[in-house]
Amino acid sequence: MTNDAHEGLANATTRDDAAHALALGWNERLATELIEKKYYITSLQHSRRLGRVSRIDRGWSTILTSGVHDAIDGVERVRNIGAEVAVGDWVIISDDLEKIDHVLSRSSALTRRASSDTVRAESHTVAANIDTVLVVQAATQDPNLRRIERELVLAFDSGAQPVLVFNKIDEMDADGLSLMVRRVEPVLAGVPLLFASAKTGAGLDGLRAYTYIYDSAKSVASAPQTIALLGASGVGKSTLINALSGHDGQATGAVREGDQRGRHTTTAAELVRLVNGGWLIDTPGLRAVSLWMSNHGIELAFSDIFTLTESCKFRDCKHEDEPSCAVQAAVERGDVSLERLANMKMLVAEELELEEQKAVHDRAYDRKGARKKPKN
Ligand SMILES: Nc1nc2c(ncn2[C@@H]2O[C@H](COP(=O)(O)OP(=O)(O)OP(=O)(O)O)[C@@H](O)[C@H]2O)c(=O)[nH]1
Ligand SMILES: [Mg+2]
Ligand SMILES: [Zn+2]
Repeated sequence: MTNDAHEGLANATTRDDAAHALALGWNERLATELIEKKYYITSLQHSRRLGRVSRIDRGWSTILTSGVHDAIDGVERVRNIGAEVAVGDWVIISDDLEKIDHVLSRSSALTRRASSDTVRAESHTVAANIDTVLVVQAATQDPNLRRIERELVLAFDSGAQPVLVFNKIDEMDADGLSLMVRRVEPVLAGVPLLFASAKTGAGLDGLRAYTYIYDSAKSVASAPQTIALLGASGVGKSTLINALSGHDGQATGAVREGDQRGRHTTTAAELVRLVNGGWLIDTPGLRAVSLWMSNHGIELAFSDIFTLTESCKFRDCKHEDEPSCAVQAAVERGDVSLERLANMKMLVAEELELEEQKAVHDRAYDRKGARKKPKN
């Protein structure tokens, strides 16, 4: 064999490797981090040591590896002792394939407060490295605007792009649909609004558009995207994932007759592969939407009100009874509902309280002189 042929083979292996990693969502940012942090692993080791967390069960992570030989189907199950991982994370597995050595930094993370009923301020990351968050509602129920606002804040806080989706439109007529649009319009804050039916397949192409970036220069779909689905139990997140992936991998469960509420069928987040590239993350239905630290989520989800505040006379205007308050003027005109303003104030107060609790918690922790970060 000539030298050229040898080189050709070597390149083919790397190309395969790269292709599989890319299919998993590997990108330039991660590659740079790998080099900068000197997490050097050889191309062959790549096959088993570098991967993406697809599921977490009681201290064990399932990791899809970007295998040279096993292609995308390489799967490792390792312990996550000492590692704070979430579904969607990129990780490096230890040499002996027993545990996670490193978690690569996240481009985005859907994080909520873990225990809203206690004084402990702890967070729980539901999904990491996501590009889009589908905030799913069921069209069979009256839209709960206050809950949608909260879910949009959570979605915006992740750093990914939120999209509001009303599923189950097969249960709705055209009049109901246009009424729905009118009702949710005031809370959209620029977020795209989509309608779909996991049952009939209507509107699914609109959702598929978020599963990859279309490279118009080359007229090809490139860069598979990761999409997390968020919403109350029973809205049809898992059914949508099955419909989009064409595979009944996710368990689904009927809603209760009387109030249409779900039964919390999905109990753990899971990364699901789409045939044509792209990844979906199924998440357990949210009982309470408890916010974690803000990443400007409130500003973004209430951008209409935040834009108005710039025209208030006083910089520290509370938008209550101050003179020349642009927000109150908008409420009087009927451009902003009193309920929306009240909800925004409540969310701001909730985050302030959380920040205070967290500060107390962190100080107490510092006093103990512990070096390792608390598990949260
Ligand atoms: N009519 C209709 N029913 C749907 C649609 N999508 C889901 N369903 C039904 O809604 C119920 C709940 O669906 P799931 O997919 O389990 O809901 P989920 O959001 O995953 O719920 P959790 O896992 O509990 O958070 C099931 O009975 C589904 O068959 C739809 O588009 N139309
Ligand atoms: Mg589910
Ligand atoms: Zn004001």
